[in-house]
Formats: sequence, C-alpha cells, structure tokens
Amino acid sequence: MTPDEILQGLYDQTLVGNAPAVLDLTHTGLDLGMEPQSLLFDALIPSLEEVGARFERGDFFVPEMLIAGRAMAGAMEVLRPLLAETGVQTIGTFVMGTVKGDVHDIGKNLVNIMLEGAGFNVIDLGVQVAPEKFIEAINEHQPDIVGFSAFLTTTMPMFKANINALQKAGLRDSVIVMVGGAPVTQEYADAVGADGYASDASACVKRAKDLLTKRRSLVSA
Ligand code: B12
Repeated sequence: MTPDEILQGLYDQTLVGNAPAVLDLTHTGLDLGMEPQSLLFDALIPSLEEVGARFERGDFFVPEMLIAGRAMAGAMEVLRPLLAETGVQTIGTFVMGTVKGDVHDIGKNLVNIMLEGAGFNVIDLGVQVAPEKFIEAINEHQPDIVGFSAFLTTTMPMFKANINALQKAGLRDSVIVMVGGAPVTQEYADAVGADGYASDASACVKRAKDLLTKRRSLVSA
C-alpha cells in the first residue's frame, strides 16, 4: 500500500466506524514509516469532521458518531506513546477534564497527549467532571493550569460554573484557566473569564507554555 492509500483507507474506515480496519491501517502506516502526526491530522481528524458534518445534515445519527469515535480512539491508543514521546523535563502540571454533562473526550485526550509530549505532567479527570471534582483535584495536585473541555453548546456554560466554583474556593488566582472544545471560541473564553483558549492541541501547548512563562515572570518580578 502507498502512504496515500493508507490515508484514504484510514479516512474511509473511520467514517464507517470499522475499528479493526482502522487499527490495521494505523499499524501498516507506521510500519511503512509514516509519521503518526500525518495519520492523525491528514486522515483521522478530517474523517471525524466529516462525521460531524453528516450528523448535522441528518445523514448520520448517534450510533454512527459513536462507532466512528471508537474507531478513532483505537488508533489513538497506538499513536499515543509515539505522539507523547519526549525526553524533556516536566515543565508544569496540567489538570484536565471534560465538563459536567459532556462525554466527548477524543479532543481532550488529544490535547493531553500533546501536552505530555511537550513536558507537562497531565492529570486527566475524565469526562462529566463536576465543579467539586475539579476543586478537589486542584487542591490535591496544585496544578499550574486547569483545562476545561466542552463539545456541546449546552455544556459550555459549565466553564463559568467551574470558574465560579474556583472563586468560591479561593483558588481562582492560584491557577491558570484554559478552555476549549469544538464549539468554543476566543470570544466565549473571554466572556467567561478564562485566561486562555486554543482551537487545537498544538495551539493549546503553545498557549499553555506562554501563559506559564508569563505567570512565572510575574511571580518572580
Ligand atoms: C464523536 C462524537 C460523539 C461521540 C463522542 C465519543 C467520545 N468518546 O468522545 C458520541 C457518540 C458519544 C457523541 C454524543 C453526542 N454528541 Co457528539 N460528536 C462527535 C463528533 C463527530 C466528533 C467529536 C470529536 O471527537 N472530534 C475530534 C476532535 C479531535 O475534535 P476537535 O474539536 O478538533 O478537538 C480539538 C479542540 O476542540 C481542542 N480542545 C478540545 N478540548 C480542549 C480543552 C482545552 C482546555 C483546550 C485549550 C483545547 C481543547 O483541541 C482538540 C484537539 O486538537 C462531533 C462533530 C465535530 N466535528 O466535532 C459531534 C458533536 C460534538 N456532537 C454533537 C451532539 C449534538 C452530540 C449529542 C448531543 C447527540 C445526541 N443527540 O445524543 C451527544 C451528547 C452526549 C453528551 N452528553 O456529551 C454536536 C454538538 C453540537 C453543539 N454545537 O452543541 C456535534 C458538533 C455534531 C454536530 N455537528 O452536530 N458525539
């Protein structure tokens, strides 16, 4: 198989939720020397975007979204250690979770992988994380940054609820708040009072590092 055939196959098989084929193609691509990033950004993610577009048009329903998501998640398990491969020292601690009421975790998991690859110690609280659970984790792990992920317009208001909970617990000034997820925008992040937003995993890493550097230079000044 050629690299182009692998990418096309990954795209097509993710679209129809054929998890075993996606896994096979992932392994074949890697055996051929293809970059894990290419498998992810040139095939798997575009395919899930198409799944979302079809769902929106009414051509796909929840079961199709679910099996496509599962097929992608299987490939991610193989790609995870390769994407996160790093020799760098820990540069900070990042507590991450998908907000209460929301079960989407593929985007969050991808962000986690990239953060780990960049040297962050990531504590993943999973999905449907209630404000109290974020507070508990912040008290326990004293992270530099907390990240809230939301993929539904109906769960995005949990950002504000989480930030209010941080304020109430007296923790708002001790942790940088980042938000993200498919429907989130910079304007929305600003409106809820988050410190940072990023539209994708690599932008998140860059923004996280910038925010951390800024915070540390303020503290030491
Ligand atoms: C797969 C999927 C599912 C799967 C989730 C599986 C899983 N384990 O995650 C299942 C089937 C469970 C599901 C369920 C539902 N879904 Co859904 N789902 C999707 C789909 C197709 C893909 C999402 C995805 O994983 N994308 C891939 C990743 C890589 O996306 P990404 O946005 O590029 O991620 C990047 C950024 O968001 C960012 N990021 C993410 N998190 C964070 C956090 C921080 C801090 C930062 C800085 C950045 C950041 O970095 C990521 C990596 O680069 C989307 C369509 C879409 N295009 O998004 C719909 C979509 C999100 N779902 C949608 C809907 C409506 C639902 C349901 C309500 C359907 C229903 N009627 O039941 C339920 C809700 C369940 C719930 N309570 O959460 C809608 C949301 C519409 C809206 N605006 O609210 C979408 C947009 C589909 C659509 N076009 O209508 N879904």
